[in-house]
Amino acid sequence: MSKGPRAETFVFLDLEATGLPSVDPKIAEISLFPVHRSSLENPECDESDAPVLPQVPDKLTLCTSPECPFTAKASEITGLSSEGLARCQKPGFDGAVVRTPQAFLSRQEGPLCLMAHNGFDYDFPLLCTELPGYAAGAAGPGPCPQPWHPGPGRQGLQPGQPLPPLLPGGAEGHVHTRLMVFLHRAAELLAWADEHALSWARVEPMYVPPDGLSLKA
Ligand code: DCM
Ligand code: MG
Ligand code: MG
Repeated sequence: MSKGPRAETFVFLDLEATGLPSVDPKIAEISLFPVHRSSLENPECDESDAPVLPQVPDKLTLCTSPECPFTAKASEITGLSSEGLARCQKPGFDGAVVRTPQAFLSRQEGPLCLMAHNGFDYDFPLLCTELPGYAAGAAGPGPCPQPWHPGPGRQGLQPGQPLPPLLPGGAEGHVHTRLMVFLHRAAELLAWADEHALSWARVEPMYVPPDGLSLKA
C-alpha cells in the first residue's frame, strides 16, 4: 500500500489529552521515542531471549497546561488535572510545545514514520489540529497505525511469550509498553509498517480550533 520511501526512523508516540474526540480535546502530554530502523531490524535480547529496549535513549516527553479542563475520565486515566499542572507552573500550549518536538524530530534520520496505537483515530488527527505546522512539513511515509491492541489478548505477542508490564506514567509509559510489544514481533511488524505507512496528507484534523488559528512553528 505504501508508495513512499521506506522510513529510516520509527517514532513511537502517544498523546494524553483532556478527553475523547467528542469534546475537542487539548493536548496535555506528548511523548516521542524515535527508534532507528537498525534497532528494530536487530533488536537486542536479554539472557532469556526476550527483547529489551533499544540502547540509544533518545526520547522526549513534555507536558503543557491545556486551555480546557480534563473530563473526569481523562483525568482518571492520565493522572493529570488542570490544578496539578497549574500547581507545577506548567505553561500553556505555546510556541515551545510546537518547536520542541519539531527540533527533536529534525535530529532523527528521515524519512520518519510515526507509530501510535489508534493513531489514525486519535493521535494523528489531534496532532494535525494542534501542530498543523508539523503535519504540513512532515516528509516521508508519515504516520502508521500499530496493528494490534496491547490489552487483553495482545495480538502482537506469540502465545507463551511473557507480556511486558503495562507501565503507568501517562504517555511515556504507554509508548514504552507499545514499543516493547512491537519488539516482540519486530521483523513482522516492520514489514507491515513498510507496507501500510500512509502519508500525512491522509490525516484530517480532529477539529478546527474555535479561533480558526493554531500556533505555527
Ligand atoms: N481518553 C478518554 N477516555 C477514555 C480513553 C481515552 O478521555 N476512555 C482520552 C484521554 C487520554 C487520551 O484519550 O489522554 C489518549 O488515550 P490513550 O493514552 O489510551 O491512547
Ligand atoms: Mg494513546
Ligand atoms: Mg496514552
